[in-house]
Amino acid sequence: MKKLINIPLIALTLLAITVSCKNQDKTAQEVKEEKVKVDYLNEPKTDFDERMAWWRNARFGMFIHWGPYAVPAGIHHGENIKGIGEWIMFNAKIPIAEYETYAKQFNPANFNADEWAKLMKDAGMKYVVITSKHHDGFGLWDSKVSQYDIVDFSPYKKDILKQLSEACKKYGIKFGTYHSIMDWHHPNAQGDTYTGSRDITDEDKAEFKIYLEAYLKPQLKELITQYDTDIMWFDGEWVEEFTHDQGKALYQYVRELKPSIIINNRVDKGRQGMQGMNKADADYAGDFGTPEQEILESAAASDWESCMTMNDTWGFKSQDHNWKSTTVLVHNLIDIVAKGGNYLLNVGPTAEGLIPEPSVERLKEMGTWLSTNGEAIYNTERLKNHFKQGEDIRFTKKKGANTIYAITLKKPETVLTLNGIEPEQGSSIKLLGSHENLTWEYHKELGLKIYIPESVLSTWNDKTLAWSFKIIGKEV
Ligand code: FHN
Repeated sequence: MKKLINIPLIALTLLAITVSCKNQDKTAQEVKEEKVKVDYLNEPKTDFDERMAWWRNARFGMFIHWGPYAVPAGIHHGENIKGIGEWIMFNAKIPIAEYETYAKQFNPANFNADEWAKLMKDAGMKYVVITSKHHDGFGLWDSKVSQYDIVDFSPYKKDILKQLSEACKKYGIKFGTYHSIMDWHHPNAQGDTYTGSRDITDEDKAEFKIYLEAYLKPQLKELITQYDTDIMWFDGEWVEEFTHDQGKALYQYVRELKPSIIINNRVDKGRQGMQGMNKADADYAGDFGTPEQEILESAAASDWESCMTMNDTWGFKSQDHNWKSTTVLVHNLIDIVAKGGNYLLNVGPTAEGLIPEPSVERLKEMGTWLSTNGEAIYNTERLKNHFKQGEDIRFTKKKGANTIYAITLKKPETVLTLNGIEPEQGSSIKLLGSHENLTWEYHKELGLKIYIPESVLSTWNDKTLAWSFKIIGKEV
């Protein structure tokens, strides 16, 4: 009887010969690279902090929800369809064939990428996240993986993402895409039979895996390699077919395509609903949490970005005129930044390719405020102990400097008293936008008192959104 020990030995020898022959076809570098597969799910904190640095400093970005849903704009068969505009296919139970007629009418002839990028710049926004594909499955770029896109399926026939990514580069705006894992058009994904959370079969899971590997991932590769995408913002991850293991693999896949890319937590299954932060009890993937239409109560230990609409819908609805005031929008930004987060503020362009005028007006007013107060927002971090005093004062701190900003959301009294901040002796305290050195005194027990002269106080008017006081000192 053959010595059993020899068989494994022979097998190992044959394997070693096979491997070495195979490797002879590859260069030494290729063999070396193949061996060094980076595990992006266990990234060293120093590498993570370096990769996130620009995003943390940016603080403020534009969200864009745009697609065929802008054609009906909330009205289907003459009926005003309740709910957010980009869900009209689901809310009005529109079959794929009928919804495709909207895609065939989607012809944004007035779209001007340069104007959009300049508006982001003028608004003080540092990055953009635009829907490459929302749940309806329609692509805003020329995909080779699908004909259901703006070039092959609509009368517009031009690549929107190409135009916008190039315009963003010109204005120094980082470019990101929102990509839905859920898909109401692809036959192997949810299709138009999706009815919300439901029981799924092993066949559903097998088909979804085909969609994930043969469609979703190749489309992501197109987006990341063709448009040099800096942010991948996933959504629709809640579908039952999509698993935690697939989420981790998707994160690894995207990082391998572009190691410096930043990916939100909706790439995986860890998000706790609209509160947006990952459950702590497992190794969920994603670089930042995504509170939606809400702001965290207080600071978080991890990175987060609050995404919000300017009215009540993400995708354009002709009947939605419920616009937030610029004061609310700026106060949201201040509150979020004081808690260490980013603000992703949405616009829903029309089917003609125009950003609604009320959005443009608010964005320009936000930009004017930021042109004076931006140093209290950008490149800042939250204070260690307290981000606010009462309801009308927020604090931020310049990264790596002993500069603290006290931001008042209402007109302050003649004497502004601040707790927990000790100015450096002999330093000056100024109101951003004013050259006047303000008189102040500090007592350990009584705190910091800043005396604001009437000549300054009288400049507060109904267009004043908030004031930032610059203090050289430390948190105590
Ligand atoms: O279903 C989407 C919705 O259409 C929109 O895109 C928001 C914005 O992040 N996310 C999902 C709802 O939570």
